[in-house]
Amino acid sequence: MKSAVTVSLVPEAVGGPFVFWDGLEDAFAQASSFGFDGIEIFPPEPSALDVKAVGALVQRHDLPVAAVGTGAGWVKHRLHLCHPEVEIRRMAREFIVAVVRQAGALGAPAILGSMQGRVEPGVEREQALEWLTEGLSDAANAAVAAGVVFLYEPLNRYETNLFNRQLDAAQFLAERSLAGEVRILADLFHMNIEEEDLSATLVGLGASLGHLHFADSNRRALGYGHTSALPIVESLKKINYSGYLSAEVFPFPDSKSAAQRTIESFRALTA
Ligand code: LER
Ligand code: MN
Repeated sequence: MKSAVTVSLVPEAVGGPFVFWDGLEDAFAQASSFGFDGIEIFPPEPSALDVKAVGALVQRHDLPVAAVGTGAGWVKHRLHLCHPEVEIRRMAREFIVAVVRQAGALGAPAILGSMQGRVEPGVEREQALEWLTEGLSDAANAAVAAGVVFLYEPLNRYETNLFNRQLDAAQFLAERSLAGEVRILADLFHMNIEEEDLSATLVGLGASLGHLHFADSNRRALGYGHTSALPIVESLKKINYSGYLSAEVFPFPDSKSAAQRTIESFRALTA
């Protein structure tokens, strides 16, 4: 298992669960000095991820990109895959595919979180699931072409009504023949709200688990809340999970302390 830490390049996301906020140079330098294995980037749009410039930082710090979020498509541009307007759905799919290509060029998977959207009033659930499938298929095709996977993240009930639970989402991917190229991103914060048993759920995911957001019950760094992390890590070992535990957490009480607490928890739990 590998550790990762998040950086947001999106001023509109201020107050959100990202550890670093002061640009890529700063985030790479800090992540590397804390000893993280990777960095997860939240860009404002695909073009903000300059593959040459980010690639140079990866080389300089010997720190790979763990994943790239697409959430700014929603937070900044108000696009989502299940929007009733066809043009907005088309722009949402384009935004996601463009992030998949940029991330893929850096050897990293892109994430579908907030941009999945929700079943809006007046839209049938089955119709929204069709639109979600189209978006996932486009992203999966672009990911396969780039030699990476795509990550689908179930969110808690206050953020989506599509899929809130991990195993429901995994079953949906299997039913739509998307399992394999699309893996599940399990966020411990969302799971803490929605799942009965976090450890059993992770065991149930098995090989469909592609990435993990490593957050405590209150979305602070692991160690600042009441999640029992040891059985979770035991479950990850049981399924031979070798991906990232990425700190998508609030910079509480500040970025450095959140990073420090995360890496200490990661080391203690995975030792
Ligand atoms: C994205 O990874 C996520 O977890 C959502 O809650 C948006 O912040
Ligand atoms: Mn998350």
